[in-house]
Amino acid sequence: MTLIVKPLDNIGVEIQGFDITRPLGEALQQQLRDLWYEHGVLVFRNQAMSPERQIAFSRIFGELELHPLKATLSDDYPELFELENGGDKDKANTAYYHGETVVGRLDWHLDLHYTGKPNHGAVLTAVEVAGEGGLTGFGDLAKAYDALDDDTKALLDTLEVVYTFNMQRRHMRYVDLDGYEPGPYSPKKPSDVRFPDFPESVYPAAMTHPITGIKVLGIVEQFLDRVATPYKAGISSDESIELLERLVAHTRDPKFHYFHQWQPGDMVLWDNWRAMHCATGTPPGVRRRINRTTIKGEVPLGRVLLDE
Ligand SMILES: O=C(O)CCC(=O)C(=O)O
Ligand SMILES: [Fe+2]
Repeated sequence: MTLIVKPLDNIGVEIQGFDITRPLGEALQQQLRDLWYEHGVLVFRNQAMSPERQIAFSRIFGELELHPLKATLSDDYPELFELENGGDKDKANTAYYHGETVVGRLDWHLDLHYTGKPNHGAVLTAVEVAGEGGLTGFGDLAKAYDALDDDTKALLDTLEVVYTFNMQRRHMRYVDLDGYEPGPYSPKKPSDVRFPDFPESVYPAAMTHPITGIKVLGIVEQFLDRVATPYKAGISSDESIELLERLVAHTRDPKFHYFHQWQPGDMVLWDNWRAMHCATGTPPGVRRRINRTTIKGEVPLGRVLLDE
């Protein structure tokens, strides 16, 4: 197979000439891993997907992880789970944004950020494509880091940031709450959706990618709570809050973003140690189904903040 690599907007590449039904030899596997590390997001179109093929493809990039929080799709494929809009889970996932009703919108995030050990990556494949909405956004935190001025980079090297798991979006400090209203069935506490409570986790404000060694901005709006002990870095609490506001605004700059509009046969892989992602959500009643596999985070990027 000869792969053709086409840049996407701002982060990632589309890989053409790939066929998931053909044998994936060792040289091709290494090429795919290298492309993943180099570009952060890989998009494949027109693939004849099946659960077995998705699982085999995902294993090229590392051991798979069962998401600790989500029910699996079936006993046959415990590595796979289905994200569904337009079904039973809509009630809990419905909220209002400036008067508009939206199902399954997710702010910019890293998966499992709140555990101290984000998974290394994930693969999503289209099962049923939404007629309207349902985009997945990716944002390059390596590019966002590079674009900072030298003084900010130097300051970030001295700082750690704390992430706090909150079930309620309105309790998150750095997401955009303007015009937001939770839905009547939005869960109020982790146990409402059978999640455990998570202790806080802490990360370097400028992370180093464990494999590529590139610097990655460790500031992502969802669950972001505060700078840990700002006085140690010689800044006041007020300054630390203004810094996080400025950095979150920086990560929201569209020049770092690619939004994937799903088509049947699409497969998308991303590096969760470099790319934040979000979901735009769908209007009520719109069907959307995505199969997901998760590549384990064999190295912790942060740590749990207990008894420190
Ligand atoms: O539904 C999507 O587009 C993305 C959902 C998501 O955040 C994830 O699968 O980690
Ligand atoms: Fe996610």
